[in-house]
Amino acid sequence: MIDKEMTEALNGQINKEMYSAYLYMSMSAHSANVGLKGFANWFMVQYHEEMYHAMKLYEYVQRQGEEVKLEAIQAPPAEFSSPLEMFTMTLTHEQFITSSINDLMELAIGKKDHATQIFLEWYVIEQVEEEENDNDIIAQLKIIGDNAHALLMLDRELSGRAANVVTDFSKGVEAAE
Ligand code: OFO
Repeated sequence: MIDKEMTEALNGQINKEMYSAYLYMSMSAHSANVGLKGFANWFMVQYHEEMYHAMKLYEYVQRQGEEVKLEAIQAPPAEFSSPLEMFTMTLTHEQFITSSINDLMELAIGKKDHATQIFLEWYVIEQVEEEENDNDIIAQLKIIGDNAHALLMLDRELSGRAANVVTDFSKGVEAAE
């Protein structure tokens, strides 16, 4: 059982995760357009991760017997001046998501909603990894500066990232894990 306010807040988080997916899909499209296929791959893998984050919440709300209510997804930006700008925006967005998860956790603690607290712990830890990944790539991009050869080497490295989350949600997230 989760109460109405908690359900609404979790539904709001589904929307934020869907926006995250949309944002990284847009960054993937832009990267492909400018010939950086490794960056395009990295952001498309990130898109899958975000869909997984959204679907975990979707499934949790349903398993608690509550109603999933989807809201409009804001349009993401489509133009980016450089890979560094994309990753700086990504980090800023992830910090916003971290604070949103922290707010959800505070709400669950205030309501003595132990099940939701335990559920949210996964997201708390996940956000540490998300921000760490972005910080690592930002640091590399700063070292690269305007060295095209080094940028293409990083592009090749990022082409090796593979999704290690469930991407087929037809049987539910838990069943597929
Ligand atoms: Fe990028 O962690 Fe979800 O939004």
